[in-house]
Amino acid sequence: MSVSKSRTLFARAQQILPGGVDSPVRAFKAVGASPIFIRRAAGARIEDVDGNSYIDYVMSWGPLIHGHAPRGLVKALAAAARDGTSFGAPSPLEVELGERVRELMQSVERVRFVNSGTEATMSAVRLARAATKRERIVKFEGCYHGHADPFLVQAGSGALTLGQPTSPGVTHGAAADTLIASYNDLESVRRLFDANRDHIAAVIVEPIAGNMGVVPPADGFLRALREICSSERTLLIFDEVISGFRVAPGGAQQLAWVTPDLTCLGKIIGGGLPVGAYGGRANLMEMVSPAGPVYQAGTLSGNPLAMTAGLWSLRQLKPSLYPNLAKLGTRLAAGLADAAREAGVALQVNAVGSVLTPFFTDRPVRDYQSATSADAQRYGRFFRGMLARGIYPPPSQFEAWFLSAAHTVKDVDKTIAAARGAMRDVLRS
Ligand code: HOZ
Repeated sequence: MSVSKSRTLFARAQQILPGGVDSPVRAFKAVGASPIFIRRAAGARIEDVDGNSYIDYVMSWGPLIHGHAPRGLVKALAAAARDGTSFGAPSPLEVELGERVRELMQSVERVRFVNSGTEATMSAVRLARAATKRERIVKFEGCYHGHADPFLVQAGSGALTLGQPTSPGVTHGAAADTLIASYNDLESVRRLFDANRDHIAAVIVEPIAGNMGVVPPADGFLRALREICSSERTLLIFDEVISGFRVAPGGAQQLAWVTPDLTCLGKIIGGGLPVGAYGGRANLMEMVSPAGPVYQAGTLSGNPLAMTAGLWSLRQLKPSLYPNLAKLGTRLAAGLADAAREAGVALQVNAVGSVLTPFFTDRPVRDYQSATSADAQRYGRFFRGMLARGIYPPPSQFEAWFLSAAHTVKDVDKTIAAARGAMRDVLRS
């Protein structure tokens, strides 16, 4: 398989884009490879500029629950574009998408659309600080809430992958207001409240962690966070950028039966176009400008193309989608585990419905410490073996694999067959 055109493009890209990419994990640095450049995608497959085709498990990092370029979406977008690509004024599409979000996620009584998950989380925290008149926030080690300063402290995703969980450039002031707890460890949360009574504006959490690899919440963890926050008059913010509409139509909060005060959304809500959103209780959201004094704005917020893609994507979330995706997820998780066992490779697969992560470790993965005990070198060898066999997994041990409605049992079985070979590669140093 030749990747010469990708190599040439990467060399050129490095002369204009820092590291040759616009988002760090894409550079394949953590897996000891050179990135492939994508020419087109359809369904569950992507094709690189050299003409190689891959079964895709990155799926744009989560938005594409219906697969790449579904025909209905492309048609809807073309029609919307003919009517204008940006108005800088309200359009009916924002109202429709907002109402659809509220139908699916009842805790979101009011919603504000933004352009990315990062904007959603930073705006939600500003609102929480304004509402509580407190400044500190609690986040969890290994959780990632986008790249705004207060969150780049012990962060997951690219920050973790590239060994910089706390970024230079984040001021001491920004970092000092971010208190770090351990995921699935309620005692660590209680200790922070004991030491910072009446100072904590919000606890922000990925209700299913997806940015240190997939780490599900332990039984009762989210409910206990809800209770602590209620009794401390602190707001509970669920970052459902990954889990929203992904693990259930109403997200992880629907599965856990826990109602957060605020929810941050992204990815599926934009159907592959840049959309983020934050929303929650009406009395809180009514503090957002122009209804209230908490300022937040955006030239392209509520963009008609992005809203069209989001509406199309949310309308396709049929009840049968979730059991079907979960079946594929279970099959893939079991197949990867079997392939590892046959090869004598230690592997733990964490899966929730259509998201999963195979961790190269023999310890159960339930928090940042156990996630980072996984052998990233082994993952790198496995990744390269998969890529060479026509499968495109996330280029990092600490990211989630995403399935979509376009993946078939045949695709999954082909992936498992490739994994048998790639697991053998893992043992070759
Ligand atoms: N931080 C994203 C994954 N959790 C990666 C974004 C990208 O590279 O597109």
